[in-house]
Amino acid sequence: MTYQNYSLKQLQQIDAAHHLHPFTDHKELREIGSRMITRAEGPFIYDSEGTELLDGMAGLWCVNIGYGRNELAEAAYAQMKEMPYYNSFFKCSTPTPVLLSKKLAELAPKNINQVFYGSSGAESNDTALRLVRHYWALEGKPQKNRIISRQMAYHGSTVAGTSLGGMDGMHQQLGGAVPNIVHVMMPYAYELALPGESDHDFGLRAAKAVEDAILEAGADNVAAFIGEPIMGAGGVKIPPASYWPEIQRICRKYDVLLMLDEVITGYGRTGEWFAAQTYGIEPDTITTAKALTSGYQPLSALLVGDRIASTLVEKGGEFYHGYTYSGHPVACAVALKNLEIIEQEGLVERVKNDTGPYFARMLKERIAGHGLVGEVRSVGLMGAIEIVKDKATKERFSPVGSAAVVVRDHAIANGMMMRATGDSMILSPPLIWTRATIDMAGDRILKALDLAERDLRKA
Ligand code: PXG
Repeated sequence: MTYQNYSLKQLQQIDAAHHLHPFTDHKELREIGSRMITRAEGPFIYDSEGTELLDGMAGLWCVNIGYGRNELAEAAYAQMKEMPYYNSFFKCSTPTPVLLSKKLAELAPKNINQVFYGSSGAESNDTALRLVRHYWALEGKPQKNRIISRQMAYHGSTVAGTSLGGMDGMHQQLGGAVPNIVHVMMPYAYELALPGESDHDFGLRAAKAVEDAILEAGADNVAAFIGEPIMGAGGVKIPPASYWPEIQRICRKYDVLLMLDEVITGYGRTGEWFAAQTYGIEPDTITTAKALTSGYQPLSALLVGDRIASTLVEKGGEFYHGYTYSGHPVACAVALKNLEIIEQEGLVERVKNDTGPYFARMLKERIAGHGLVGEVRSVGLMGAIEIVKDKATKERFSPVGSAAVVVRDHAIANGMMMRATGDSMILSPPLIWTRATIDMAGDRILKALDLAERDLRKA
């Protein structure tokens, strides 16, 4: 029996009875009932009642080539028929992860040539954490194991991912984080720059917080710094141009490894294959997932730089780590086809030269002037609209986060799927968006802002 035999109400009741959702207040959801998304095509998603929504989030930052790509279904089908699964343990391999690894080595920054697979971003961050600590142990420095991360960072929701991340609420429910991980300030000028401080100077100061943390621990005790090039779940927080080069300089100075979490920024979102290239930095590891398959299959790839890889290979012996689905043949076949489509359609270049700049102009020229908007910001096709009560003083509506939810609900009611995090409205659309899609998004967002302003100012 397919789901079409159930009414929305019945599906909601079964959902409420049996399904625990991620990051959800279950009681609240059960009272409201979940929205049932049943179909998707191109840039649109459709719910069970036939409502069309322009998907401003590419699913959850992942469906970069848009929905309804038969080629990916065909790649999965062909691979499942030929050989649905075999593992990469015990001196075995299958062809698709082999070929995908070669492709990823070609796309990644020059110093990166090896890949370790998982099924999710969080799993790959677990791998990255294990790997950098193991690296220093193999180099005879087991005490060099502290990791520096940032407040508001998101690195996934496993125990290691939560520990690496800087979300207070998640830490409070953890009951004990992985030891020896510290968090420093995030590079978010709109909120944290001092009066009169330039973006440039703020970026250097935010980077200095990393240097201070290294000096406080002693460089001999610090394994690595980890960061999202642009913080995603924390609110699309874009660092000043001075930040990443300074972080790279500091990491080199103190011989601290640089780990980038590109789960969101990877595979074209910023107008380059990786944000490492956008910011001109050479990380030792890059965590990737999501758009590697455009979300059509769960797959993550930790891209491992030559420095770590050569020690692991030459001095490592057996690395006691891996997952049943490391290098899953079907997921890797889908990834290969996805990357081929991104290349053939020139989506990365299109974001860099056309849709990215057009998207930035739409935000600046149409949205930034709105009475509720404190700031707009974007890189490539990743952006945020900051909701404030008072543009001049940056005062927020109270409680913090409540206003963006009002905007979001109006956006959804007007055909625009967006996410609210804190007081940031977030956009991370499929890379197939055209200028016309960006115009459509602009219309719907403006309408939502107008309706929200009416509600919020009246309250
Ligand atoms: N790193 C980053 C930077 C992420 O954004 C992960 C790791 C974890 O990936 P997995 O595949 O384990 O979920 C993510 C995931 C949100 C939201 O609310 C963001 C993510 C996941 C769920 C919700 O913006 N990012």
